[in-house]
Amino acid sequence: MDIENIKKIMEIEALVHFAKNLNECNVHEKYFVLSKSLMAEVVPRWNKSNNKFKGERKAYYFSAEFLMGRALSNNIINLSFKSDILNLLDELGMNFNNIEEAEEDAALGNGGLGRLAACFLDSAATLDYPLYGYGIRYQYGLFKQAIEDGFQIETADNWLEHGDPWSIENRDEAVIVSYSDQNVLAIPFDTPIIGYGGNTINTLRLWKSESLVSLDFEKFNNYEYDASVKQKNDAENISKVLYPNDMDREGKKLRLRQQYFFVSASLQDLVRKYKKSHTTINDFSKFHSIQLNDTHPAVAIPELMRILTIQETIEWDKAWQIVTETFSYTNHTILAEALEEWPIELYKELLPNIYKIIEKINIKLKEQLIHKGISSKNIYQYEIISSHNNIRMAYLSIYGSHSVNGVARLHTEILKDTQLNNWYRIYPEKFNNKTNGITQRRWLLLSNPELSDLITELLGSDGWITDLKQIKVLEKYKDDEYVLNRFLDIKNTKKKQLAEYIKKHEGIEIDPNSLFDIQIKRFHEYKRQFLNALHILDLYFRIKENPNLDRVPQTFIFGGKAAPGYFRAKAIIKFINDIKNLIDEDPDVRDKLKVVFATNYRVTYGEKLFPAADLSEQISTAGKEASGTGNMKFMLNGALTIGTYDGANVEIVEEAGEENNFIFGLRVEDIKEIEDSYDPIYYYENVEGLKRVMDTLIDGTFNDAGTGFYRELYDSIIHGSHNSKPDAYFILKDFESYRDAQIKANTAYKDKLSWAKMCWMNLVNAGKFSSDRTVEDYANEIWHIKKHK
Ligand code: 26V
Repeated sequence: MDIENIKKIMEIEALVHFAKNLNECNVHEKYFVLSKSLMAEVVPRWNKSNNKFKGERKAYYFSAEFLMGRALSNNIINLSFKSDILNLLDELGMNFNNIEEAEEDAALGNGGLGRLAACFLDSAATLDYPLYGYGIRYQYGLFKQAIEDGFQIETADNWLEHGDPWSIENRDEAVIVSYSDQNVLAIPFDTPIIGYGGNTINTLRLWKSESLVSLDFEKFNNYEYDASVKQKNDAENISKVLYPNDMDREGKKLRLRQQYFFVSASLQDLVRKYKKSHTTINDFSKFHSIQLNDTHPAVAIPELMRILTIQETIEWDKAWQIVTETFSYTNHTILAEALEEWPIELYKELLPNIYKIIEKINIKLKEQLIHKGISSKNIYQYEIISSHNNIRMAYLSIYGSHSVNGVARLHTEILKDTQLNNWYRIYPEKFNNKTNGITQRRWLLLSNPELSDLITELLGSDGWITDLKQIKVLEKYKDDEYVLNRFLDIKNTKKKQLAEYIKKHEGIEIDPNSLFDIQIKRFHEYKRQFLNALHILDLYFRIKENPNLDRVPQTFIFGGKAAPGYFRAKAIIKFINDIKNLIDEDPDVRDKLKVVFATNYRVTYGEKLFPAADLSEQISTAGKEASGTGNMKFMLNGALTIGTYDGANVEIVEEAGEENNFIFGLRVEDIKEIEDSYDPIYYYENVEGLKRVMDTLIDGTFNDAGTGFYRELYDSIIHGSHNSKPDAYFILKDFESYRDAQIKANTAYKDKLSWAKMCWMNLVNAGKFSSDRTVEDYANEIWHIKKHK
């Protein structure tokens, strides 16, 4: 890397972009200029990397979400430019931290599913695999969260306000996407995905929608100003905003437009490029493997059928063979309300040609089912078009793919045994598991350089950065007091850093010597933040009763967003904030107990939170959390899990040892057994302290400002509601065993060295949970692509 050149480019960029000298730039401009100068280094390598994969089979990750977070630090680390850049900025009198903090997160995802896509891109580039991301360049990412009087307030996430130095707009490669009522232009924006070491640089291609015509001059000249820009606005609206995972996403026509928009643009892009170097489209599937990230891009299946049969005039059966060889599908949830279905009317209206193809696919499916010996009275179970006239996107995805995978062992078993059992019985060979992973570059090297240095020092090499399994060797230090104390020192440093950040951003003071107990994830009933909150309130009452209760002070940190229309999740956020205030105002308790709500939790906040955690809260109702990936980020940073046997928690404790974590509660088998006869009232009345905390929702202890939030939350547990049974997530049933696990954790924390040993056992056994391992498995078992150094 040519540091003088970087400096020169920064000066030029400042001049031509902002008409300023470098030292006159504000911090956003400095961020922009530094990033652009790095792009000047990246682009030649990027082109070279693209060339080395020419003519080879490649894989494509189709995803409505890529939750990338910040790019600057990550790219500097992956390019190994860190020390050079720090020196340069020093010389220029600039502060790297301030520049780093000026970058907005690219929050183009809701949570786990979108962040997984980002980790996979990082891993594939690092491993020198040709994997390309395709998605939507939302103008607004996931909403920003503020908390006012304990309530969540949403505002727009205008992440592009200060420009996006990391993407290149490529208008030469624009394509047209057609709907029944409009044709729009899809403009690709390409972002380099820099593998660690900078050897391979792949591409994330995100499409922006534009109008084919900018303004209707006839209308404009007739003084019809609104109408004159309507077409332009209608087109631009398609990539305007990311939808939050909401309860009432039904019938969202714009969401369907989005799905078809990026899928059609991406497939057109691939077919066009392929035809430039091949005379026939017949071998398309030999060169392309497309992973569908959940069912959001499933319309790719009929869209590729459309291109092959109508545009390329291939006969149906041959086209279907190409399609099924090309696609594979990942399922990320078994929650019934999250399984996508689209009313046929919407498809007919917006995408009539695609609808006709889906109808034909359904007819062919039925023929094949008969052929497989399925009796005609059972065929309805499989139909892609349900008896309610909905298109079942999961069924379309399974039928149109050669591979269907779950995201953790337990999740895949549930898919095979229950959720998708009918499909598993007829296509057992399609089903497989790919347990999720996370990239250790972002979630350890970048976010926890202190712990990274210790690992490198003890290993005598930094090989773990691209081969995480190596850290298993460090298990030999599990009883080494010197090493364990070094670990504890680092943990303490990260806790102090977090405490400073929280002071600055939340205005709250927390004690780094207290036990940091953290639950950060989207708010949802099945994730059971409410169980955590009830337990804190119970602790509050127990300390009031018994001021000498023998406990280490504990700081409970929550972070996460509730979908704007998900009122029960919003009620839980309000409840947590009310508990926080109750404790803060009580001098008898506030030194022993502290609650923090980390506002606007996002990737960047996570980078500060995971390294500082002592306890990782993974307390979902068994069978509901497909995998979880935050659990892995905590483990890698040496936090202990308090959790249920759910998702990847099962595999985490299998690796780290159940004795080194705090597992509690019902298991999937237990729930199956009790669910039909479950009566939460019994626990409400008989578990000590439970009624006391539940009743705070209705006895005036707290005030929900007339929203009715608390009464509704209470009723959902005690009485159930129109669409759910009482306590559908078994919170009251699991309360007591959760409290026992919490007591064990708090007691264990008193013995610092034995605690550190448990943390160490988690850390050194986290090797399996690198997304490098996951991507390696996808590459070998599904995509069949080759590395190219
Ligand atoms: C959830 C909901 C809940 C409210 C109703 C609407 C709705 C729509 C979608 C979703 C979840 C979408 C799928 C998802 O994000 N799954 C997550 O994927 C992660 C990566 O595989 C995995 O670690 C998480 O366990 C899983 O929840």
